[in-house]
Amino acid sequence: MGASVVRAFIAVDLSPETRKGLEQVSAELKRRIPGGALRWVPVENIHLTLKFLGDVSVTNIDVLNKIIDAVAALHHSFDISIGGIGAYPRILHPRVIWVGMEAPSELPAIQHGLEIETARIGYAPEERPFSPHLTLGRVSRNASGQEIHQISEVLKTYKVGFLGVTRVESLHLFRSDLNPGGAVYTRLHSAQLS
Ligand code: 2AM
Repeated sequence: MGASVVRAFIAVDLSPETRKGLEQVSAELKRRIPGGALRWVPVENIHLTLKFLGDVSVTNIDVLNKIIDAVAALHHSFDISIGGIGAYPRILHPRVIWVGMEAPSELPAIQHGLEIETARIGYAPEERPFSPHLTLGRVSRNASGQEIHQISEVLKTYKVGFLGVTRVESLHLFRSDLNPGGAVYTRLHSAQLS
């Protein structure tokens, strides 16, 4: 019997060049921040989230697919330039370690379109302003003050330059299964930008 609800999000995939760059940054950070204070995202799982939907009834997937198709059709493909490193909410109080990007206005326009259209069918709008990022790792809840301090110190000194370009040509709906071994993402739908 299949589940009637799936955890889902809308995201952009990354180019092999970008992934290779992220792999190097992730490996270097693991070297500089050993131990269990950070839960690392496997590089093959890293993506750019545009809209986190949370629990989606499977009966809503068709209409979500149509929304993604419609938003994609309104925008042309474009390049994003990946690079830089930071932490949320801030380097001195890191919870999420991310790699940043430079993107043209299409990216926030698409995110806004998805936000508006998914809100119309009942998905809670994002409260925080859109801040596109690629999550490399998350600080464990049980990290000690000393470990958090060490992470901050590494982030203050470790510089990450340009890592690669990703051409954004499509939007994807992903299902996320939170298994004991980590999150497993499955692509449910893709829509080409015009
Ligand atoms: P993050 O990388 O900033 O954590 C799948 O979980 C994706 O949805 C992740 O990329 C995650 O972004 C994003 N996301 C956004 N809001 C979320 C939330 N409230 N809970 C879990 N994931 C969320």
